Amino acid sequence: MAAGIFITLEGVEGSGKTTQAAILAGELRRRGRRVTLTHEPGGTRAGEAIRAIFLDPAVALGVASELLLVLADRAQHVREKLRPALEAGEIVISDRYSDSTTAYQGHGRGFDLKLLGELNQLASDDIRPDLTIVLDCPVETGLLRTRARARGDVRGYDRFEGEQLDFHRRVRAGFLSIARAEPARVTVIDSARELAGVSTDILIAVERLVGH
Ligand code: Z5A
Repeated sequence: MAAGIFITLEGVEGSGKTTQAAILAGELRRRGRRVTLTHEPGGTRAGEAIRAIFLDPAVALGVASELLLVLADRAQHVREKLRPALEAGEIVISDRYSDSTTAYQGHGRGFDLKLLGELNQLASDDIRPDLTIVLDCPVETGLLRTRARARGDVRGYDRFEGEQLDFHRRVRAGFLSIARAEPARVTVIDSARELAGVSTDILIAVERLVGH
């Protein structure tokens, strides 16, 4: 693997990942870095088709089906986008990656964490983040933000937005437990505050890895 750097943003719904990933990518590009900004589920043509099924609350999915769909999305994303960009020496920023699977399908849905770890490894083909930022906020804060956005959206809630608070709390606890287990890779940043302060803290964490 060549000299690319892989950064992932993780966290509960509405924690600000998409907003902050775009700000970070913009800042790094302004500094002359080559950046690929991508997301999961999605990020490839196959991935966008998988995402449509994955998020549609009208499509019934068991836990294993949900897991295998998101892993299929990841396998394609790694092969088509992440590995080539990293091999080309770029900074790759992904809005969600394998920790989301551990948090949502493992801690949230209760899928066996050991087996899930092995499947995650298979799908990610040994592409691991150099740095993961977990944007942490109370689930109520995140859901208020996304539900305010959903009110203006004719599509309504997706599969996860409609879940009970307890589910989202298990997911949040899942991200925090990943961070405790891997402190060298994972940095937790409080995102229940104004945007600019969160962006500054993310940039400080990224500069430690990529320089100024
Ligand atoms: N999922 C899974 O189950 N397993 C997996 O392996 C993977 C994913 C990879 C993806 O849906 C769903 O897939 C996700 C987990 C599951 N569902 N959930 N929950 P998505 O991509 O559509 O949703 P998301 O990833 O959760 O994104 P989001 O809802 O858009 O949240 P976000 O990216 O963290 O937040 P945002 O879009 O940046 O901000 C949301 C709103 O809050 C927006 O109006 C912002 O302007 C506002 N915002 C952001 N930051 C702030 C601050 N600091 N203050 C005030 N307002 C703010």
